[in-house]
Amino acid sequence: MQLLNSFLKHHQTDPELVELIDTLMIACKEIALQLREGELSGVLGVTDNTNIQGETQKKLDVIANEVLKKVLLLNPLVRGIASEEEDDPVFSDHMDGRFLVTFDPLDGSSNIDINVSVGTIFSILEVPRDAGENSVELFLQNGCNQVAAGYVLYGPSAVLALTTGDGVNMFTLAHTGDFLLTHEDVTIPVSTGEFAINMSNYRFWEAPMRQYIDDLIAGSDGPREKNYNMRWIASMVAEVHRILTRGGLFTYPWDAREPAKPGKLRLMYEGNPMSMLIEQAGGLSSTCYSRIMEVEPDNIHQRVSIALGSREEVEALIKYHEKK
Ligand code: AHM
Ligand code: MG
Repeated sequence: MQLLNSFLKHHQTDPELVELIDTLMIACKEIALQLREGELSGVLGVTDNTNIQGETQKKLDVIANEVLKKVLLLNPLVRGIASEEEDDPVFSDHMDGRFLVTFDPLDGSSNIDINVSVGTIFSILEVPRDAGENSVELFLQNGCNQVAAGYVLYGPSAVLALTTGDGVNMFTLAHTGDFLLTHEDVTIPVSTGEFAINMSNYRFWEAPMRQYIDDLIAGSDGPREKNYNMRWIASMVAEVHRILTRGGLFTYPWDAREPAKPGKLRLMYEGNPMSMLIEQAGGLSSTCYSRIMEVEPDNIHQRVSIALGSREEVEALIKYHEKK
């Protein structure tokens, strides 16, 4: 089986990008080890802090953030990082660093204490050519500018799903500490009979979303004339991994609980990297109204409504919203 590093080199990936991905994987391996120890190393439970989003930070949110930040900022290729767990971007001492990295250090962290899958999501951007001083504006680029994106799912095995803009490949972490190629050129089935949404928010959704889900639940008796199955892990990494593996639809739409926010999930740490993976694997990713990767960010912690997965199902969902 091929090592991550040799696979990337063999596919003529930019050597500096390969070096940055290797650095990211050093951090993810450390996070995987900490997670494996769980209760034994005293890393479970919450801290007294809340992040900028107003969410209580788990101890492992903070640990994973610190590991990624420390390792990345030492790499001279990295000009700065932005994280779901940091109020503001953090810059390195390397003013000529070529890359910016945004990440959700531990997505799905409400699952940590119950020993269910979580993951690290990352997105890599280049510093704009005309960049001046260090500022948050350097990061405010749309998702089409990503040069690479991926996640590491910490499940029964740790799996990296990666795109450098030339398809999606998966690598499994071996006991030797190497990521080995296990799925080449991942392709999402075009149609699906599986959807994922937090149904408890039903009464807060827009009418087209309610109608779409009603029609899925009506199954073969309804207008879709087909039975659907539902999953909700509350860990986006695990949901996207399922979709990359066997198809499906995942959505976390806008809802009326906090009407001023465009959604719960974040554009720069979740929406854009997952959209790049899904599109590179032949799926679709939308806000329900437009392509996520074309959303122009005006805030590093910007939220976004997300619907992604098997092409035909995302198209069907968009049609309900067009009628509106
Ligand atoms: P997090 O980044 O704080 O972990 O939040 C993101 C997670 C996603 O992984 C998941 O899809 C969603 O939040 C679950 O939310 P809910 O608990 O509202 O179902
Ligand atoms: Mg998250």
